[in-house]
Amino acid sequence: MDNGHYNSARGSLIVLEGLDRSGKTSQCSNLLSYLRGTGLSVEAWRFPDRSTSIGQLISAYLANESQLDDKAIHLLFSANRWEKRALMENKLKSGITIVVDRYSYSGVAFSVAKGLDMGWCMALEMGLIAPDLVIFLDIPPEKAAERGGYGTERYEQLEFQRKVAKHYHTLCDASWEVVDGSLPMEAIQKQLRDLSMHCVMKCQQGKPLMNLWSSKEDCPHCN
Ligand code: DGP
Repeated sequence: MDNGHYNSARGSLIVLEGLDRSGKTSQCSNLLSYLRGTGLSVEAWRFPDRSTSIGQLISAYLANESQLDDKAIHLLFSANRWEKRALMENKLKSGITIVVDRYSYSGVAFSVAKGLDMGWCMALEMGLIAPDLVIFLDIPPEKAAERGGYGTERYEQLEFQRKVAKHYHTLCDASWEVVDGSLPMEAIQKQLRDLSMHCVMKCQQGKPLMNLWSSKEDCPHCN
């Protein structure tokens, strides 16, 4: 990637991660409104992006309407992120901040919970755009399971989510911001707003765009 050829007023890539029912989706939309209110150009994205033809295959799989080999569905999830990469880069370079509900970390945590190799999963994500901020909404799987609507899609099962939580914690490094997802909504909102504004400022001051796990050294789980 042409690191260095960035717009000095580029947008930020802000990613929210967490278990199913961790509250990410509500927090993303609240953060979007807040950031817009400050006058920034912001968009909300989510992965999987079910609007594309790859996304529709994923959606059918998640609704248990189709069966696919674990590696095949993982490749589709990854392809769904790759098909949006160029657009993402263009938007960021044109000054638009993107708040994303799930990204490559979901890919790795969920697929490794199914038994796939972590290095294999991470390698497929190498070269996507690296987030400027990863916020992990940390919530005990048991608490998430108590929340409304849980259990309608393929992965929304407590035992499985416990494994996903474990793999999120393996992936979580010092660059992540861990926010307690059990706190009251307003307390979470405040933390997300502060973290995001700090990130936006750093990007506006010229922090370069980077690629995710751009070398094997960055990707400790790649063989
Ligand atoms: P959501 O639309 O946020 O409810 O996410 C759909 C589900 O797909 C959710 O259980 C997390 C899971 N998921 C997201 N990305 C990936 C991925 O790359 N691989 C796998 N196996 N699952 C994923």
